Amino acid sequence: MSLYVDEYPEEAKVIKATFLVSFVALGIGAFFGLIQGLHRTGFVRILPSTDYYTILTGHGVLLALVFTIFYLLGLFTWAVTRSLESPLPNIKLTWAWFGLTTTGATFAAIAIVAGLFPSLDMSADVLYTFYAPLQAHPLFYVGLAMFIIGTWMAGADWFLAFRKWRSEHPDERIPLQTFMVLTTMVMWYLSTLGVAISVVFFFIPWSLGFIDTINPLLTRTLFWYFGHPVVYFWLMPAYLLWYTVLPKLSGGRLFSDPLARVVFVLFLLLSTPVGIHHQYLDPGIAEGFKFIAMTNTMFLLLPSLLTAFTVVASMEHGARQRGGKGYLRWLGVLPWRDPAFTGMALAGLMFAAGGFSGMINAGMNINYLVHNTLWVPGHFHLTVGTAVALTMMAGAYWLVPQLTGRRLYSRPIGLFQVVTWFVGMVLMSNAMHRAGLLGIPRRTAEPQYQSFDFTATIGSVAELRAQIAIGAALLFLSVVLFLFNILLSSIEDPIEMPVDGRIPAPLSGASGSPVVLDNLKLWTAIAAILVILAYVIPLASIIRDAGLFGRTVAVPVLIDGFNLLLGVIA
Ligand code: HAS
Ligand code: CU1
Repeated sequence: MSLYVDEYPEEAKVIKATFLVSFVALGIGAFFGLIQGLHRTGFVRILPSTDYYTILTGHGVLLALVFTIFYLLGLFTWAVTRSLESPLPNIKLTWAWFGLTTTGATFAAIAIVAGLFPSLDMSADVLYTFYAPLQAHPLFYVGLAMFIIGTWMAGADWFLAFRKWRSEHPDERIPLQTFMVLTTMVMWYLSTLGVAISVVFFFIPWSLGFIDTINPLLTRTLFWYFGHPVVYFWLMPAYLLWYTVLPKLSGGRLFSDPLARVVFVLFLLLSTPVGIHHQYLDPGIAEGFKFIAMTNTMFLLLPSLLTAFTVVASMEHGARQRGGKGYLRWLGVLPWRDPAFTGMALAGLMFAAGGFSGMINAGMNINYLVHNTLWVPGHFHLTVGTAVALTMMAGAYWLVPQLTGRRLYSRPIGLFQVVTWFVGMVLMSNAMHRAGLLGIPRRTAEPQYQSFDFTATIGSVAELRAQIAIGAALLFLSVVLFLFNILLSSIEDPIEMPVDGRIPAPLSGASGSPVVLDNLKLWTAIAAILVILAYVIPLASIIRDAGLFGRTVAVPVLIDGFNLLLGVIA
């Protein structure tokens, strides 16, 4: 047995670099989260409320896009090389995508943070959904475009590695981790088309002044065409870890490899034709298409429900290997002192709740109650903010030693860190869900209105605000502990085998399962057809109604923009 860094030293360097970018973004993004959590609850306001959108944009972009996707880039590189048992075919390409994604992310971050310095005449306080007519500096959109192209190149890198492997192993089943990476990347190629078109053909020319007007509904729809699949682009790295690493950490083996393949195929097929479930309240899209999006979304619950079954069954198998008994008593013998295990298990537990609030979002009629309220941030702090983020941090405790050849600085601090995240998120997201039900809006610096008070039927609004602020503080503390632990781990003395990186074979392997599961071309074709069915007519009618470039001029977010808007209306 040898360590990943000894076997693939070049790839280990790239992965360490992607993790470094990911964790820097995590630190800054979490700090922004603390500022805004304290601001909107009214406890501490260190910045004027006019800067709230700058901080919120930074928080969303740095955490939801940079932290998660750079982690994915590293994790997928690790997964492809170790499961194909071969280095990447062209390490220059690997460094090229790392360079492009990092430069793109840096450009976007500069454009956002510049908004805090009025003298710079640059801002991007458009939130991470960059809805028109909010307009950012061109550097923001150019950075986004570079970042996306970089991820496409990363996908190409992994596909090339697979092609080489395939030529040497013509009759073998695709190794599971590579299968997961490839299906996720096909989904990514299909879905990023939407955002790429909207950034390259509309936002960049518009922000540069080449075109004067934009069609907000068209760019919103193209955004959500990508915006729903991106949530699975965040989730699939977590699933990769839950399916292939969590069973091992539990002391057992994956319950079923074919079932895992079915799950990833379902995500490829169903992730994209559902984006309109973010637009139930958008006028200009016919109800029938919203209904189709809802139906597809309900089907899309299936792969996560299958995951809940398979992953928990694998954990139970692990527990029984360790001597666990009874219907539920086996839970007690799981390795709860291991931060990698506990972090992932708690992340899964929270995802069960997050999936539940997702089901509520997805219902067209109930969505009207929660849309644009704090409920929605409550939902996504359980999903991307915990299922994904906590799994990634927990995974780092197991992966980083394999990349550096150094042991983790402190397991007790790691354990305390993952538990702090869990407790902080229980407080914050529960209060956010409840606040949303009272109608308290999201994306609002000062959610108080004159002559109107939100009233809670259970508890009080003050108590909800306190829970959100305490939760935000605990989450920030947790990130600081995580970064501190990883940083100190990197200066430990190298040792021979800081962690056992082997992954045992699944209980039920791929051989014998239908070969069609591995037919990526077939699944890609069906996914494309479903996208065409769901999107061609809505997009055509949006363009017919308001034209390709629309009639809407840019609205700057600052107060003079408000006056401008009043002028336009007058
Ligand atoms: Fe969502 C809004 C519907 C999943 C992220 N979602 C958002 C936004 C984000 C987001 C960021 O239909 C806000 C966007 C914005 O800024 O406006 N979401 C769903 C549905 C699912 C779902 C149906 N969302 C996610 C995931 C995300 C994410 C995953 C990120 C990673 N969401 C919506 C809708 C909206 C929305 C509407 C629009 C709301 C609006 O009005 O704006 C489903 O995929 C959820 C399925 C999940 C389950 C749970 C299965 C349970 C498992 C746990 C296993 C347990 C383990 C551990 C492993 C059915 C797999 C066991 C432990 C032991 C100790 C035993
Ligand atoms: Cu969605």
